[in-house]
Amino acid sequence: MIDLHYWPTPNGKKVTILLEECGMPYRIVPVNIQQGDQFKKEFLEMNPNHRMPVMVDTEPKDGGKPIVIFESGAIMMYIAEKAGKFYPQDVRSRYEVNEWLIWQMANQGPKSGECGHFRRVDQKQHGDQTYAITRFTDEVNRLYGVLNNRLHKHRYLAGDQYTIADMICYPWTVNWKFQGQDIEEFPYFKRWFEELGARPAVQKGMAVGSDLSVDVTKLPPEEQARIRKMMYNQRAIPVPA
Ligand SMILES: N[C@@H](CCC(=O)N[C@@H](CS)C(=O)NCC(=O)O)C(=O)O
Repeated sequence: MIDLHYWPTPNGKKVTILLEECGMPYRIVPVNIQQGDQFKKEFLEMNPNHRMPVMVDTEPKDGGKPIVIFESGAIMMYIAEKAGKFYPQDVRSRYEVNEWLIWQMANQGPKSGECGHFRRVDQKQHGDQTYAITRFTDEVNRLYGVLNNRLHKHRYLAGDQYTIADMICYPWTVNWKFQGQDIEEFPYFKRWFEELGARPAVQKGMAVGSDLSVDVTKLPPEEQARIRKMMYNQRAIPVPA
């Protein structure tokens, strides 16, 4: 069984999309990142980077002890490899998938994350954010251009086949409007976006945990301030005494 330590954010939903596409049974273990579950001792033992998702396979193919994996890209590779689906075997195709998977982890995810972060900052409290917002909105625009150009040449990101490269990118694009983008600027991306959005497994994967998430803006101001401090003022965790 796959246990997915999860909270309903784009980095978690990549994995639930893949699990749904593979039809692989899994259990969700909620990691409430607004309550600080990511800093608990048991969680840090699985992921020293204190971020979800984390996957635990209690029945690995080698029959050995459970396999624990952090970083969503590594989790996607593991699950696809175990299922023998959405991750081609031949070296050329596999490395095309790897390129786009690493592109997502190193570019689209972090830059879109910062774009969303600075767009949400309360400018009355923290001052003018124009520079940061422009910087990351432009960068995200550049990245949609990269997707659009690729999808102009190919049906899917890694070529002719739908793979984990597509699944890993999709959840970060659903908020294109909030990221300050106009989907009409990117017609080839739009074609891909609509095709993936119509897939039942993508819809199911995206909906996982929708009952868990809380609209932070509806919480009392003190609670919002506590969550912001915990999420946005993180510094190094000291080594244990
Ligand atoms: N590169 C990591 C990023 C994971 C990540 O940033 N997770 C966020 C939610 S999307 C998180 O756990 N945040 C907790 C926090 O900021 O304290 C991955 O792809 O697994």
